[in-house]
Parts: sequence; C-alpha cells; structure tokens
Amino acid sequence: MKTILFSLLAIGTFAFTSCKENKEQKIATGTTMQHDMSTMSDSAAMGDMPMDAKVTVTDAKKTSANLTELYSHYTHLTFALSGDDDKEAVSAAKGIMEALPKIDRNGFSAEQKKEFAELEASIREHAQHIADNAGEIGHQREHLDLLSADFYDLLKDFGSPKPVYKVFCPMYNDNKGAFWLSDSREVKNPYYGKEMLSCGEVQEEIK
Ligand SMILES: [Cu+2]
Repeated sequence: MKTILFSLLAIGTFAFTSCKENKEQKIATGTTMQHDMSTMSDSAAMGDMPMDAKVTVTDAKKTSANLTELYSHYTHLTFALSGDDDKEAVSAAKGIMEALPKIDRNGFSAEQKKEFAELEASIREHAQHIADNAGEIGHQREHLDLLSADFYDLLKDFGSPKPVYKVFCPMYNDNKGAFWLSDSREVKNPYYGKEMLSCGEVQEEIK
C-alpha cells in the first residue's frame, strides 16, 4: 500500500516538475557550473553580473544596490551546494557573514532598521551553521532552507539588486518542499545536487 501511494506521489511530482535525472544534462550542467564558479571567484564583483548589473546598480534604489555583495555570496552558496561542494559552501557562508556588517543602514527608517536587525541575526546564525559544517552537506542544506526564507524577506522588503527567481523543489524535507533564490530560470537544485539537479519550478520573479 505504501509503495503504491509513494509511486503515485512520485509520478505526480515527476509530471509537475520533471525531477528526473538526465545524465547528459548532468554533464552539461556540471560544466556550466564550474565555469560559473571560476568566474565568481576571480572577480570581487562576483561573476555573472556584467549583463544587467551595470544598469541595475546604477539605477537601483540605494538600499537594493547595498545588498548586491551580500546576495552574491548567497548565490555562491547555492552554486556550491548544487555542485555538492560542502567546502565551497563554507567559504560562501563566510562571505555572507563578512558582507553583513558592510551594509549601510543610514537610509533605513526605524522600522526598517528593526526588521533588518532581525533578518541579519537569523542570516548570521544560519550562515554560521553552514560554515561550521564542512563534511555535513545534509546539515548545510537544512540551513539553506531557512536562510533562503530570510533572503526572500530581505529582497522583498528592501529591494532586490536585480531580477531574482524563487524556485521551488516540492520533494525536499519529506515532500514538505523548500525554495531557493536564483538569478536564472535554469534549475540547479542546491538541496539535491547531482542526485536531482533539475528538480524544481520557478514560482515567482522578484524585481
Ligand atoms: Cu545547524
């Protein structure tokens, strides 16, 4: 009985999100990812921004431009975890912690300062757990789930430095599901890595 139910669920989920492993795609995406990672690490401005960053950063509200560096470390983290790289995830999480105090809060209202302080404390806590758990990628991924919720609130309430997609994976955490934020509509699942890299669907675009 359980098996039948599970199969039905699996078929349903599959039809919805195409959570199938595709070897060719895996190889292709693996290559792309390495490229992305190397671009990211050799520029302080963080790799994949040149396309729209010039326009966005110049024209954006001060606050959202202010979040550019912090958010770039978050995308570094999702790249690392989608590549099953726990050590890279550690350095991305450290980048998040280092970027937090650099954020200029002078333009924030009293209410924004309060909200930001709460988000900052939570982001710092989850980033710390990720940084402390090299070799425990499952544990790092649990904190990515919570961290992603914080970043979602941050970008929604303080302005996104660029268009960002909210991507949902319905299978993570015993089918409770979890989302992450991505610069691209292309799905590279940080909760499963190569085990199920293309599982997920774009739910929302945050601008
Ligand atoms: Cu932890």
